[in-house]
Parts: sequence; C-alpha cells; structure tokens
Amino acid sequence: MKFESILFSVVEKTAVIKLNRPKALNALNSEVIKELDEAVRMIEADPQIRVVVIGSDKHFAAGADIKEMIEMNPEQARAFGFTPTFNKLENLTKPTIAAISGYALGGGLELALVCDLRIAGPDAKLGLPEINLGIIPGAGGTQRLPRLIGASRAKELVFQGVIIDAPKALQFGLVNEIAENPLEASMKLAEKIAGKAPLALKAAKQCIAMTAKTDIRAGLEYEEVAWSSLYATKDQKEGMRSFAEKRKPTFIGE
Ligand code: DAK
Repeated sequence: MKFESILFSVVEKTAVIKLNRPKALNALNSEVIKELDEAVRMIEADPQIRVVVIGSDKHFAAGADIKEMIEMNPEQARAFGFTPTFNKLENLTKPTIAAISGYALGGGLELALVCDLRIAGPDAKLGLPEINLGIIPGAGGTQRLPRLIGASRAKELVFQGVIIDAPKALQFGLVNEIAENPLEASMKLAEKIAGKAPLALKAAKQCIAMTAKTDIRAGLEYEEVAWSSLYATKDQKEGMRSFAEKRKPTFIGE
C-alpha cells in the first residue's frame, strides 16, 4: 500500500508514523485509519522494529473528520472503523509512544490513549470535545481515559468538552512528560527502550494490559507464568550473565 495520509519510516529500530493531513489539522478520516491499520500490520510483522512513535509535524490530530461524519446513520457510524485499528495498535506487542504537538482532540486524543506512553509539547492542547457535537467519545475515550486518570477527572473533561494545556495534562497524569520537542524526545525514549529485551518488553506490556481485564489474583497468576516463561529465552541468560560479567547486555529478541 502506498501511504499518503500518513508518513511511515523506520529509524534504526523505531517505526515512525506521522499523520499527514496538515490542512485539516490531521483530522482522522477513513483513509488515515486504513493506512494506520496497514502500518500497524507491517510493524507487528517486522522483527527489526522494536518500538513505535506516532506523531506529527504540527498538530497531532484534531479528532475524527467531522465533515465525513455529519450525515451518517448509526450503522454507518459503527462501521466508520476506528475501533478495530485502535485495538490492534493497543495490542501491538511492541511499546508505542505518542508525541503530541498542538491539538490532540476527540479521536486524536483517543489515538494517543491507545499508545503506551505520551510525551506532550509545551503547545499541546488535549481534550474530548465530542459533547459539543452532540455525541460522546466513541473510540475508547470513555473507557481508556478513566482508567488512566480516574473517573472523576475523565468526567470533568468529557462532560464539558474542555481543552486542557500540557501542564494540566501532566498534572492529570494524561501525559508522561512535557518536552520542548516531543517528537525528538519520543525518539530518544524509543531508542532507550529499543535496547531492552523485546520478549521481556512484550511480556511486561501484556501483563500490564491484564490490569484492565482481570482482578489482581488472576493478574498475578498471569504475571507468574509470563515471568517464569522468560527463563526459556536467550535474552534472560544474556541479561543476567552480562550483569555477572560486568558488561552491557546485547539482546536479540530470542
Ligand atoms: N474534522 C474535520 N475538519 C477539521 C477538524 C475535524 N475534526 N478539525 C479541524 N478541521 C479543519 C477545519 O474545518 C479547517 O478546514 P477549512 O475550513 O480550512 O477547510 C481546518 O481544519 C483548520 O481548522 P480551523 O480553521 O477550525 O482552525 P482553528 O485554529 O480556528 O481551530 C480547532 C482549531 C482544533 C479548535 C478547531 O478546528 C476544532 O474545534 N476542530 C474540531 C475539534 C473536534 O471537535 N474534534 C472532535 C471530533 S469528533 C468512532 C469513534 C470515535 C470517533 C470517530 C469514530 N467510531 C467508533 C467509528 C471520533 C470522533 C471525534 O473525534
């Protein structure tokens, strides 16, 4: 597939996806979602890629494309197709980082919410303004946001449809950090994470994802199995031997 609505590149071990509809402030239309879906498929299939950064040159994304949604009926709205792609991105076995410049609104913020980590620029403006359009967040906003920042703060944002700035987003725990250049900061973080053991990263991500799906007892059992299974990997031997031999480990993903 030829990408037009997104830009896709691989820098060392990091896949970089940049949304590319600047004239519409990167509003997410069906073409963007289709291309994003294909990029996610390629990333999962490529063992050379260890980490993913999603960002933009200016605005992250001002939401789903409102003009595309105006005349939809309920069936068409359901078929608009965000959810399967966002779920695939959330379930990628590799860590994902959202580099948020400018607006991250509605479906744009929901895209950032399916990433594992979020770094905001000082100019970032985040919110779920769907209520102002007579709808509610529908690509995970009512589910992932409360799990991240708590129900009370999520209601504060969703009921009013307000847009908050980067310091408030940091205070809410909606973003991990604020950086002058969020894309550069995300690439640096990606490089650090890309040096870790891929199978351990995958296991860590899957175990943490269990907290949203199960109670603590089942989660602890899942963790025990995941943790002990890593002792069958070459990277576990390498990681522990390198410690004993006082050298840096080289992880191969096996
Ligand atoms: N959709 C379409 N076009 C958009 C857009 C959007 N979300 N946001 C901005 N644009 C376009 C504007 O129409 C304008 O285009 P032209 O008129 O020049 O052709 C251009 O981008 C520049 O925007 P503005 O002129 O409005 O720029 P300002 O700086 O004055 O204002 C703004 C920036 C971000 C405050 C404003 O553009 C704005 O309020 N935008 C809308 C934000 C919003 O309400 N976002 C939420 C959309 S609803 C789904 C689940 C969920 C969803 C979809 C599907 N399924 C389960 C299937 C998600 C829904 C949403 O995200």
